[in-house]
Amino acid sequence: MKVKKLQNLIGFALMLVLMVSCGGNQNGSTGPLGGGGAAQKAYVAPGEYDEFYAFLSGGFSGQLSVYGLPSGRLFKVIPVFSVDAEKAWGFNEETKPMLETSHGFIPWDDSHHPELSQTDGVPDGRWIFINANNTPRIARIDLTTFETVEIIELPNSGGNHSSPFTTENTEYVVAGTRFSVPVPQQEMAIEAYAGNFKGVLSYVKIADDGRMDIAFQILMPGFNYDLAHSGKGKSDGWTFFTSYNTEESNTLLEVEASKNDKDFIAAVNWKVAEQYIADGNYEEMNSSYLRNFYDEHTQMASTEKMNTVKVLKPEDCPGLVYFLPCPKSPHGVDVDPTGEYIVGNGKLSAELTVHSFTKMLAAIENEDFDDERYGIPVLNFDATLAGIVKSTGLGPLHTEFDGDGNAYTSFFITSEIIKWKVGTWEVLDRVPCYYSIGHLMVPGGDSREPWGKYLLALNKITKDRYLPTGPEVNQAAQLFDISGGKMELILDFPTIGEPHYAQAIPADVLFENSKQIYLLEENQHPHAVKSEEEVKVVRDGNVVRIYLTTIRSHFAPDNIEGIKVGDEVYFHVTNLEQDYDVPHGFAVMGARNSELLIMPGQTETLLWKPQYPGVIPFYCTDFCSALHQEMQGYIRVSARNSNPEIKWSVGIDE
Ligand code: RUQ
Ligand code: CUA
Repeated sequence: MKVKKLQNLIGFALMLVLMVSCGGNQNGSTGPLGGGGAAQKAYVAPGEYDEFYAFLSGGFSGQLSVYGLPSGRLFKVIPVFSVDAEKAWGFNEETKPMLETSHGFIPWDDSHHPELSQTDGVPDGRWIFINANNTPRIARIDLTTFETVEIIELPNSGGNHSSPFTTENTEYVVAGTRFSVPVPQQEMAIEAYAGNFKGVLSYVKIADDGRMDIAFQILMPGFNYDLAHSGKGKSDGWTFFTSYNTEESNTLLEVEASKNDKDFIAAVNWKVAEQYIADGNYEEMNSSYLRNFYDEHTQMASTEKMNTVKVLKPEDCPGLVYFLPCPKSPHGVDVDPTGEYIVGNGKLSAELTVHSFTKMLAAIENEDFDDERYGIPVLNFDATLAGIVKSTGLGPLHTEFDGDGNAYTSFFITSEIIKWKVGTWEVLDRVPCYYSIGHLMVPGGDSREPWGKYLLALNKITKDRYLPTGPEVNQAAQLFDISGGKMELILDFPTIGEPHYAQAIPADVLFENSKQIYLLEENQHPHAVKSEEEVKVVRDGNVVRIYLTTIRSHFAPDNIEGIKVGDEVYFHVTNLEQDYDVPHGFAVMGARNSELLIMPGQTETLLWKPQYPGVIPFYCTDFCSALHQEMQGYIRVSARNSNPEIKWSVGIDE
């Protein structure tokens, strides 16, 4: 009866949507409330799937969130660089090593730019990479499990911002430092910056199985390396990094780093770099950094300490790096799908400067150099210029492309997106953003074959868009339909943290490969138990290991005795379920870390130190069945100096 009524209601709502959309608003959304036509374009009916997965960085949340497009529905928050009590990320014994660095355990970071792995310049759905800006690292997320499986630290970097942009076949992801620092690190007067601080560009090799390794670093002048993109097609083999503060100032950068009329895009030929490395023309530098890897079979993360990196110095490596002059303090650098055009977005100018790759090669060939900085040739500006987009927008930041020869550039200061034609540089359309757009994203928009169709604006300021929630308001994303030539706003949705960049991929690329359970027979966790017969409690000095299992709706064992104050108790919990979407949780009173959330076939471990004698309950936190509330147990804790017998049980012996 009730179900029927609900269906009728949905039907009625649908009719209303259709009626409104067929109504007068032919141009779709115009006003801040949007029109019916627009609503229909973002509408994904209950039970239907979205067309795209979108991955939005969390910025200062350190995480990565997964949304559906065009609905804007949130599917998952993937913990990456910040501890997450919901999923025990950084709290359970299995994942603690993932957040280890050479500075110690770091529970937070600022992650900006997700980047999908590519094959032939097209996102392939194997992995997504993301940078940590503050304590320089790159993470790799496996897109079968949507879990972080590897984090590598970047030595000699002062802030990993221009990262982790991939090469056309995911040979490398790059990592340029935002802040230059003394390399190797050493104490020095801050005012000795110019000439003494260096900026490293790291090339992280990606193996066929995804494992990351620093192949080499390039020791660049002490500028700030802001963003990057690799070449594609004809420009495959090159990476382009924007830089600012080519003045090499160490104070009041808003003034001091805005003096030069032009800064640079550094064009790095990584194939030439590979040759220098192969020929042994590099310096091996002592630099320690950690590599953390989560093994899906043992379900444990481990940390490996590395001690050296191979370093290339541009002044000793002709042909490795060239500087393309670019108007004042550029931010994003974006390469069009053909690989011919390199767009530099001078954030303090109104114009977009587009360089030609073909002209760049000719200028290099003709040695058409204007200058040299620290042994790096500065190419003649006019010799490499393809064209200028005279947009009249202010503060261009980032550019994405559709599959039809158009580009879309975000303008922070004038808070708008401008669509322009690649090759003719004419402005085709412009729309306002609410408010102050940073990055923008078209599905596949930085690849060789953009899927187009939608454009997502990632805005910095929300102001009056949503119901107020005190001084802190969420950042706002805005979705545009770009299939009709004009950009049409179809949806606003709030985001988590501060998304900078995002990526999207058609749902069917990932859908089939998404893992549903971990096979119990493949679980090689050293403390897994595969059945209730195997459960046990083992004391070794003051370390007690409790091997537990979960299945709807009980723990085995659920009565445990023989624990003492002062013990270090490890709960090794294996979820015996082999059905999709049946995790169990585990929480114990007084635990100073978090809950566990254990997927079917998985084992996770919680450390607990009982503080006083008593009987302490534990329970399942994830509503797993009608009798979820009955899923609980007790631990008897005896006094420190007592000698209790270890006992465990489940159920009553007849
Ligand atoms: S950066 S918009 Cu990392 Cu452009 Cu933020
Ligand atoms: Cu298991 Cu609730």
